[in-house]
Amino acid sequence: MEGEPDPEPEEFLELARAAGAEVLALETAKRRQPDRRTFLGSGRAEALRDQVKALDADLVIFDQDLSPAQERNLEALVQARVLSRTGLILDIFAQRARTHEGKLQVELAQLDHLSTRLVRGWTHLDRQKGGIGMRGAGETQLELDQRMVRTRIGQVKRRLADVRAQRAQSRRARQRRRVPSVALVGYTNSGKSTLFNALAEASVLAADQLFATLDPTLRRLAIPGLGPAVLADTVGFVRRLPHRLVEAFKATLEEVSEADVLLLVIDIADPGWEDKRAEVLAVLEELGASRVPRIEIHNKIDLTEDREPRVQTRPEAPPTVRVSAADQRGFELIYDALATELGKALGGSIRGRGTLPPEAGRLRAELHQKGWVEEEVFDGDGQISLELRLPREALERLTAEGLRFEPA
Ligand SMILES: Nc1nc2c(ncn2[C@@H]2O[C@H](COP(=O)(O)OP(=O)(O)OP(=O)(O)O)[C@@H](O)[C@H]2O)c(=O)[nH]1
Ligand SMILES: [Mg+2]
Repeated sequence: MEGEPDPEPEEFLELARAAGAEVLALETAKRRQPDRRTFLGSGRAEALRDQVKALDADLVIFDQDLSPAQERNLEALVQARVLSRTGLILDIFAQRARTHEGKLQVELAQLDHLSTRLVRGWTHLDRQKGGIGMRGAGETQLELDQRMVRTRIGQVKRRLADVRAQRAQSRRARQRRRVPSVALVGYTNSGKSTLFNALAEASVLAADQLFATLDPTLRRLAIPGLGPAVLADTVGFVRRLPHRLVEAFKATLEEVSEADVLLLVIDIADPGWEDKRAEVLAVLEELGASRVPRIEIHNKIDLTEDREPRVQTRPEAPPTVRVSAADQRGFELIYDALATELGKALGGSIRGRGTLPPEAGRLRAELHQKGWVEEEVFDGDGQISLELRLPREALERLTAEGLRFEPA
């Protein structure tokens, strides 16, 4: 593997492993200007060829983007497949896509990438070797010519448009019913899916792999004192995400810009967390989501010195909650912060069916007096059922005082 010295080679290695590569060697090279033909200077390129041969390597991955010509020339020289950073990330995405929409998005990004580098002269290489970068669309589409690729791009785009229209429709339905939505965002591996699982008690793949989640996954979440909400898990961000991927994954991230509140998950045990946080904020800006109110979740406190769950608030800054998703600690603090932020973001009232025990006469009187009761039914056993419409912020106190509430 070659490229400009990476400030974080560890992450590059993780990406390569996430794609399924077994890393035999890591090389760094410094060059003011990449060679037009082979990216590396000729001495360096020949050394690479010798090393590939000595290690019997199938694949060379660059932590850089190469031009189609550079890829081709290098492959011819080193007699192994050569993959750029974009190709690598596309491959990981192809392996991780789960939903129909996610797969279509990956295929589109692959076709788009492919369309710039057709006719690569693969014939000199064993197709079976180093399959990374050739999965999904890449595998079958390689032989196709430009025109067929363009036709396929058109088909995929139309299908994507259909899927997105469906999703927009269900989102609108949720909005009509005023179900608030919360999206988990954050750098890859920060613990979003672990938190998602634990919060929603849903089962979504949580694995110590980059991009374990590609597709947005939605779950119903019951927030004490607020009612139901929809929680979305999203694809993890990564430094230097190729721009065309950001474009291709806009739909995945629509849940983010449309959310009422964001939970920005940060791996606080990672010494580089501040840079990664800044990176995520920059992508949010690009997605038009920087104005969505957010709560910052400092996750993995079990790996830090100070293991106490805690909330920190500062004026003019989003609240910060220290938690451990793995140990399920600090969740009440997340719920509290969510109830507060969603209450602020949504204001307004909530409708639903309330139930009161016979002895809750004072509470019943208050509900009537405030004009929150739309309809009332007495059950045989003395229970009182009420159709209610009341301010969200009152709900928490009322449920604490004995009201059972099921939002409509
Ligand atoms: N020690 C510790 N590990 C955690 C915690 N939360 C998550 N992890 C681990 O961190 C790794 C990544 O977790 P995921 O939930 O898959 O991370 P993610 O943000 O969804 O990652 P992507 O989907 O790849 O963006 C897994 O090995 C988790 O077990 C935590 O609170 N403490
Ligand atoms: Mg995940």
